[in-house]
Amino acid sequence: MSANKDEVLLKVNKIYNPPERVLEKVLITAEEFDRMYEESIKDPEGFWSRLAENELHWFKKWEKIREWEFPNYRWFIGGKLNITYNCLDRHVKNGKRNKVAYIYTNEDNEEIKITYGELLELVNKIANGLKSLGVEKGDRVVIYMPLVIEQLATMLACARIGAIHSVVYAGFSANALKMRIEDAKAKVVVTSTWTKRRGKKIDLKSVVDEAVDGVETVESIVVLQRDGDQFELVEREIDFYELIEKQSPECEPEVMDAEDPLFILYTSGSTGKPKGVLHTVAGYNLYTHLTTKYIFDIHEDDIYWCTADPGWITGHSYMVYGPLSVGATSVIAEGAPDYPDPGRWWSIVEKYRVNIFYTAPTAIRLFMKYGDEWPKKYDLSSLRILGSVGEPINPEAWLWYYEVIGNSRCSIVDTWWQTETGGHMITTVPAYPQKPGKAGKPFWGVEVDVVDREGYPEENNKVGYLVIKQPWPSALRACWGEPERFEKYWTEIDHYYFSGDLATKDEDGYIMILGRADDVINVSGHRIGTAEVESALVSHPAVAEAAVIGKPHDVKGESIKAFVILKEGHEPSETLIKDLKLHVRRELGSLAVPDEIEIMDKLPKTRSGKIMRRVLKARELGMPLGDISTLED
Ligand code: 6R9
Repeated sequence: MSANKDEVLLKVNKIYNPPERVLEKVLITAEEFDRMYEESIKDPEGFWSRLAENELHWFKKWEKIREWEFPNYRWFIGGKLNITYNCLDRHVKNGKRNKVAYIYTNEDNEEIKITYGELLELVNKIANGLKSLGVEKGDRVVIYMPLVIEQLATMLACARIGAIHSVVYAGFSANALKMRIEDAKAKVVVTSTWTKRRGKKIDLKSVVDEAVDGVETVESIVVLQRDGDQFELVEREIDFYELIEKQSPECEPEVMDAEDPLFILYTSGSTGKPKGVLHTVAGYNLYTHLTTKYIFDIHEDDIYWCTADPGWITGHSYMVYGPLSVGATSVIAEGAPDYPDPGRWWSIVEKYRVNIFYTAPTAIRLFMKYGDEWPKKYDLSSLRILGSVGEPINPEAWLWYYEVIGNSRCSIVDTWWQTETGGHMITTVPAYPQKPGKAGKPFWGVEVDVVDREGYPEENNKVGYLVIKQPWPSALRACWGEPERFEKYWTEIDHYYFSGDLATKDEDGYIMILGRADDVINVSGHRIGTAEVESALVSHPAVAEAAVIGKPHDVKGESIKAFVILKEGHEPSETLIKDLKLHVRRELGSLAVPDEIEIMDKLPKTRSGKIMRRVLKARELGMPLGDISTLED
């Protein structure tokens, strides 16, 4: 047993050089990447001008690259473009009309392929359909749909006409959806009747019914009915295909200003309700285009598969905008990763000869548990680049991914980034040496550091806060309706972007991410605010107070544990605990349901009345309690 452990230690402390077969064809060598990084920092004007000119189509060129009036910044000022022109029209015009954009598959092994030409027409029809419902530039459209081609096309249709989309993950509850619809004052909601997971149909339509009830800003609800459905549509509702059938397949792209909003995506913070992170057109388009191209090293005939969902930022940047902007062919798969059996994902890799595969550590750990025999049943030799995102990848999982999935002949790119950053911030490009568990180095234009609370750099290998020293093109521009929350990103550690993550930097400049420094829990790569779960719990009639912590979990990364104090007259019982879990599911969705709930008589608090979650966590993990001088008693 211990010999085995030593072996693993030796392996994880090794540096993995990129395999020859990767190096042979990389779009960018390590040297060239470094040279461009230097240039991006020394001469940002020249650097970004050249790339923006070479990589994107503009209706009108920008006048100035960047303006930074603390805390606000703008990029490509005066430039005009439309992201869907870059994602669709230009490929269709350049001989790629018949290239496949998406290959859709699901648990029943059904397959739908859509080419760039067909996707452009579908997007235009939806865009015209939305226009016919009165949607105009700047209006908000909420999308609550399963992972189907129509979902991605609806996002693009919004971008086509300048409407701001807000995609809500179809696992969120009616309350969570309602909050997002109300906060954005959405005019239209686009949804579908159901999704299928583990062979079971999950009803989405009734969630929407509940969410839109009484919300007056919503003028129309567009419903994608899936095979066999015959819903009786009531007031405000219209069938998706009935709406678009009669529309023209042509729709001029709206001429968008570089800084016009593209989308809002809600994400959890350490306090209060989720914040609506806003991204704008040009900087986001260019940055996601470049990172997709060079970090995934996508070549013309490659098949690329990102296993995320467009309900998260990874789906926005690396299933929709990035891959389409570079003209790639992507696989998308609706349903669970391990259903009907744990071989499902690997069978998809084999069937479509996937070359580039992008997933989360939680999935890797899940498959590690199922055992090597599942991936070994399939031919995975097409794989060349393996990506990881969403949470720190532990070296053991890294190694398994490298050896068992990659057969020691792929490069791993461990991409650190956030909803707020829009695109990859820290990683290695495929030509770079890789270190298990260490994400790597910053991408072009990104200056990172590991600092203390005052912003002074920490020594090598010492834990500190991960900051970014200046704005980059795809940085968030606002928190929807909450300027103070936006400002906080740049004021928490003076004039630096504060990521909320803890990290170390080694002597080669490789960054290792250790996890969140704030009260955000990362469950299976999804951000959940302790404050959200606590407020869901206290909205239950039996609960007086609640405190929530994250606990290490071998598959999910972290799991949620809640401590609650009951109101007078309520007794602890199994039934009550079950009911509390159900309540959180109803309030927030299944992702936020605590694995454990412990009933307490008292919670550790500071004298000023703040719950000390740190003390609860230390007690839970059997660790020293640390400084408890402010503890009430
Ligand atoms: C893209 C995405 C962001 C938080 C981030 C960090 C964690 C993401 C990571 C990673 C270590 C990586 N995170 N990628 N931690 N290594 N490669 O996940 O965005 O949902 O906003 O989450 O996820 O803690 O702060 P988002």
